[in-house]
Order: sequence, then C-alpha cells, then structure tokens
Amino acid sequence: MNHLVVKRPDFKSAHDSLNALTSLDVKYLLIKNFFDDDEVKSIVKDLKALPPELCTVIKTGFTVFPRQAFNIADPGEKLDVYFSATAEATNDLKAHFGVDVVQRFDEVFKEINNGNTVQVLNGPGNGTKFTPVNYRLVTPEGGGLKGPSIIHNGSNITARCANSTYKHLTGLIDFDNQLSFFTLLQNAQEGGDLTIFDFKRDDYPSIEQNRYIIGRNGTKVDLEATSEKCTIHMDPGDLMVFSGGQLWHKVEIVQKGERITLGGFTAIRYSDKTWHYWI
Ligand SMILES: O=C(O)CCC(=O)C(=O)O
Repeated sequence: MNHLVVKRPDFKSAHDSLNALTSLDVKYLLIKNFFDDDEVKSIVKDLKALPPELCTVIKTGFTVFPRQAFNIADPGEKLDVYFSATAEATNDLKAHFGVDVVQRFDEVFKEINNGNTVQVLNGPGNGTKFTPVNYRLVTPEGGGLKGPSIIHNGSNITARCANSTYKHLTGLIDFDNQLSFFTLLQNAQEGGDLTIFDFKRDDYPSIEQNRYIIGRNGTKVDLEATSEKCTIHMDPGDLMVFSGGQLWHKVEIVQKGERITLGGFTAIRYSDKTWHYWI
C-alpha cells in the first residue's frame, strides 16, 4: 500500500485523500506543517495551563481534554445529557486556546475532500453536535497498556461508555470505515510512534492477548513477529490520517517523556454521503 506525504499549504496530490484512504488505495496521509512551530508551542502552553478539572484521567498515565462527555453521563445515559456535555466541551476547546484548532481542521479537511466541507457530526437534537476533537496526553506513569497502545481498530470509546450515543452514531455514519486522524504536538522521548499493520479487520476480525489476530478461516498472525507493518515517526505539528476503522494499529508504548496528540475520527454520513468528524 502507498502512502502520501504533503506539506501544508500544498495539497495538490492529496485533494481526494479521504476517499483514497477509505478504499485503502492510500495507507496513510501525513501532512507536514499542519501547525507551525509557534502554534505548537502556544497550544502546548495553553494545554499545560488548563484547570485539571476540565480534563479526564482515563487511566493512570492517560489523560484527555476536554473532559469526556460520557463520564458526566450515567450508564443509562440520556442523549440530552450527553450532548449538553459535548457543547460544554466544544466551548472549552475554544475558550482556553489562542489557536483555533477546530478552524484548522475544517480548512485542511476541505482541502483533502475535493473542496467539500467536512463538518462536526450532528447529534440527534436540533443544533446538537459531537465534540470535534480531543487532546490525549500519555506518560509511562502507571506502566502497562493504555488507550492507543492497545492494538485496535476503530474507536470503541463512545461504544463502551454510552450505549444510546453509540446507537445514534452507528445509525448515522459509516462507523466501521471511519478514518482516524491526529496531530502530534509533543513527542515522547522514547516510544509513542504509530504502527499500522497491513491487516484488515474484515479479514482478521478478532485479536487475542493483544498480539495474535485471527483470520476468518482460522489463520493466526503474530503481530509482534510480522514485517507487514509500518511504524511512522512524526514531528510536532504533523497531522496523520489513516484508516483506523479498517486496519489494525497501535501506538508504541510511551517509555519516557510525555506524548501529546489532538485528534478524532471522520466518516461519511449515510443520509447525504457527506463527511463529518467527531470524537
Ligand atoms: O495517537 C493518538 O492520538 C490516537 C491514535 C489512534 O490509535 C487512533 O486514532 O485510533
């Protein structure tokens, strides 16, 4: 599978990337200079100044901002509660940062979607919206596997924690073929690179021991031994877009330092075939 590297603002070879990534004609798209050095510095400074109560510690060593909407909702979560939490989270994303990160995603997505706008995904009620993106901060603290270090495909974050929101999401968009995107804001000193395996969830639907994927015909692949993969080292300010819904992937365990990313997911809405993004 090919990959594509472009440098903002020159998107000439990447104008149809969302479709090319979904059909797996392109394995990943790396956009250099999504944020420039000054923007990266300013974003990280603002992030470090946030009141901790606006963040959610998912596990020791894995924190996200804005606070997860599903932590506020109870397990029998109600959609109105969920979406008033996402509205607050979206406000927090704007209120605490000098750089308008959502505007940057809007601009760049349009460039790689044949000039068509990619909107933040709507909720069920009038004017309700998902949170567009979130920040993920990962340190070695707590050890073990956490969040993106676990070999996975797709995003089960919402699914695990918010049943009715998940139902809404899967009815609305092509959830299984979603793309993952994230911009790197700070590299870990050791670990933290993204590895994408050349194996599709459709061919290998299950995984054992965070290591062996099992094919439909029973074949077993050891992902620790396979060479059918690529590991991508990114620089701060780079944006990565890939078919995280279809391809098994993981983030290498952060062994030292702190890795900071900002991202979400994007997919086609069934009703009008337009692209939307959310976290
Ligand atoms: O590095 C990140 O922020 C998440 C990458 C990832 O595993 C995903 O988007 O599915």
